[in-house]
Amino acid sequence: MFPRDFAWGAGTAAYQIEGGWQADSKGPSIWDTFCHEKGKVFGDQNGDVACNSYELWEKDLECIRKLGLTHYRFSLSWSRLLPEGTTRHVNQKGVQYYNKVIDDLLACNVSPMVTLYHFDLPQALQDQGGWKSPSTASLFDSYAKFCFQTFGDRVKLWITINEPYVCAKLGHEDGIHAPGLKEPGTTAYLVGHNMLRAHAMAWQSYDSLYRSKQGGQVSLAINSDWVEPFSTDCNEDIAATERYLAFSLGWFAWPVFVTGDYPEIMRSAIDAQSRKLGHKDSSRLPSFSKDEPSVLGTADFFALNYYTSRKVKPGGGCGRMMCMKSDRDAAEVLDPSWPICGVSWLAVVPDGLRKLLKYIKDTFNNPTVYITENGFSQLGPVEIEDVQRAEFYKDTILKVAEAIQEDGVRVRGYFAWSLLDNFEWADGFSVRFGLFHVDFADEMRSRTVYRSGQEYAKMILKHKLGK
Ligand code: PNW
Repeated sequence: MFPRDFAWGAGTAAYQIEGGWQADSKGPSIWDTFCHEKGKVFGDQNGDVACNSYELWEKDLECIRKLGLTHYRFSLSWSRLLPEGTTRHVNQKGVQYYNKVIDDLLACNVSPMVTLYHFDLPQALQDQGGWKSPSTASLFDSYAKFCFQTFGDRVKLWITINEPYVCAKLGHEDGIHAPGLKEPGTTAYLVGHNMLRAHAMAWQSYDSLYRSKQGGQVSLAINSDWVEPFSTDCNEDIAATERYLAFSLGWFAWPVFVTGDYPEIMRSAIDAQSRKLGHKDSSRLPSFSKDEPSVLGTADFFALNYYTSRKVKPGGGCGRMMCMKSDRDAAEVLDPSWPICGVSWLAVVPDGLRKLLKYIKDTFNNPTVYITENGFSQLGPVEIEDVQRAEFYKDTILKVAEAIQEDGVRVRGYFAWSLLDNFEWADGFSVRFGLFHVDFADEMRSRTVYRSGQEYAKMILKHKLGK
């Protein structure tokens, strides 16, 4: 059903699992700062200890082996490796930690997929302007080169930046993620722009300095919902759906996979809104400089994070003058056929993944695709017998199989989110995405496999046996 070398994985991110926030001279990241401020995160919780994977990595490895994963996706903490964000000072303890993780994985026949940046900018760089500053892109490139140099003999799959959309929008426009900026209208576009530049620089560095020797692949992980018009026969809804996609998937995928620039729909919508509001500066959305190498073609595969599907109508002015939602003029509408049945934002729509994969094939010239995140968090009290989530994984993996076989999408891997219950950003520990339950009241942070984890393991085994 699946190609023999299909990657069966699960993912995590450094800040969500590691803890050890000050261990062995790790520098602080923006998430350390953000969580330590009152009122930012559910219950004022933080990732100071989280799953304590910094000390308990071997427990994670046991979980990985128990599931029979062929791949494990995790992220490096930039400020654990480079406490001040720059290569002037390298924390050897951090290097040792990740060397051990990588070596242990390979010894168990598990291939690492490594994310360089999963939301946790070194605080030292935030103090110099963070992602609003163009120079953060070059500092990211230096950090990336350091990682390719240090770990690239063994790591063959790299993700530069995870979900630039979430970082730009939730971190710099809505202020619900670190660094907590609420600057609607321009900052998110600027931040997204610098992240695209950062990604492209790192890809170019890999391509020219490391690819021939190391033979790996590099991409960025783009999150996208699947969207459909609320009324399929209403032209306004259809147009709003196109705008919605241009402002989410298109924002990052169009420059990298299609034209080297933002989708035309996005730029014209922003410019029109600027004119309407009498903005002097008509270019809130930055332009790519001719003096820098193009971002076009800077991905060796398509990395997709998919969670949910939405119905769309025009609208969505969110009360603030110049926010992205009003530029986009496309609102999510709840639809009884796609009810929210997980955490506040999550409607379970496995078929949306199949449709999105087909859309990616058709729009981005049939790239190879890794689904780098997909998962579901059940509402209500913890149940180790999480039947609903077990069903979710079954249904979803069936849809991935259909996408491969019936639609001819070149899907090469599937990574469940997440290996472990972990620190779910603004929701703290209240939202559980793990295949393993983690007891956060227990000092040992004991890990217990959920029913969904067991089912996932069975599916992996079955597919490995070619059944
Ligand atoms: C992704 N939203 O982020 C991240 O890559 C993961 O670290 C995270 O744990 C996972 O999805 C589950 O949330 C998102 O509010 C964070 O729509 C927030 C949203 C979506 C994705």
